[in-house]
Amino acid sequence: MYSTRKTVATFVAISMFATTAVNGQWTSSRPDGHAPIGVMGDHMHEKGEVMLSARYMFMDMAGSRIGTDGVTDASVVDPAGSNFTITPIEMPMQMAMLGAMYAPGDMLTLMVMAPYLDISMDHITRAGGAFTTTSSGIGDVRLGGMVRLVNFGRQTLIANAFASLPTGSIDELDVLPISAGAEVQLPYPMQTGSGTFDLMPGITYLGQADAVSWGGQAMATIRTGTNDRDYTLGNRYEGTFWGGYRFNDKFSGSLRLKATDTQNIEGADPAPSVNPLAVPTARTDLRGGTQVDIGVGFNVSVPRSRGLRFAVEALLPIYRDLDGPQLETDLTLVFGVQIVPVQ
Ligand SMILES: [Cu+2]
Repeated sequence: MYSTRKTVATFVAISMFATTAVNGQWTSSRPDGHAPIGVMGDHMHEKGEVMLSARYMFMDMAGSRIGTDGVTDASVVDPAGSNFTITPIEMPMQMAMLGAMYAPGDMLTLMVMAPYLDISMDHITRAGGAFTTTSSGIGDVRLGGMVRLVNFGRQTLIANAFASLPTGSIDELDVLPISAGAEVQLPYPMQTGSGTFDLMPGITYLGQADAVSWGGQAMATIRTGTNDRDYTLGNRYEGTFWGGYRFNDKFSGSLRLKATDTQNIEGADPAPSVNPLAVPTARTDLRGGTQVDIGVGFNVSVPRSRGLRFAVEALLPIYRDLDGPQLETDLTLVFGVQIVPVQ
């Protein structure tokens, strides 16, 4: 047993050394040296490097789902159906996110990301009416670091340690049909922040060969405490794997699988306008669910440009199991530009 282990260990050590000697180190300086643009905190920088980034994300949610089955909007407000008097029918969300990365050393890269959200939600009522609520503003700022755990040839393992600060709003108001023209507290999905200090631990694995690359990331969002409106958003767990193909020194394409599990809300917003009997978005037990998406992306690395990059990724769901009725996410689009002005 011991000798078998020793042989295996020796073999692994030799193959790692051989891989390193033949192929060199994992590098971010190729188009697929960055993950698909929808992945955050995937890559590290070399000592002294600064990277600035801007992302634009569009997410469209339309139609509701109970479990794995889609349901009609009319059935949600039908007295014989789910028995709500109001249901959301569509929710387009846009997000702009500015980011900065800085590597004080080769083993550590620091990162900060600041989102701005623009949310809109269309509803229908049992009485046959329709109305829209909107909210916008700064979301929760994320900051933290990535630590290189091991480098084995052209593979690398990174520990992610981020925190999400409660810079977003949990006090977004708008006029509802029942509020007689007054602005009142909006339900949970219309808020731009969690209201809590959230921990985001994760682990990222990256590998490269000459024409292809691959990677995976697992990340959790763990809420701590209760926010000022007496509730805590559910924790979120994400796992993703991707493969990249480098067409040449400028272009790469990627395919990605992403799974997200979101928990329900604990506690509840005491505002009378967040009425769980009226609308599913006010129900703390109808926020959770599991979704699996397929992503197709492209990265462009502009040659002789001090690390100027453009990237796009589209994600489409292949599996959704929601505590519902809950609006389902049909499409996520992410565009990004990244530049390394200091290297
Ligand atoms: Cu970077």
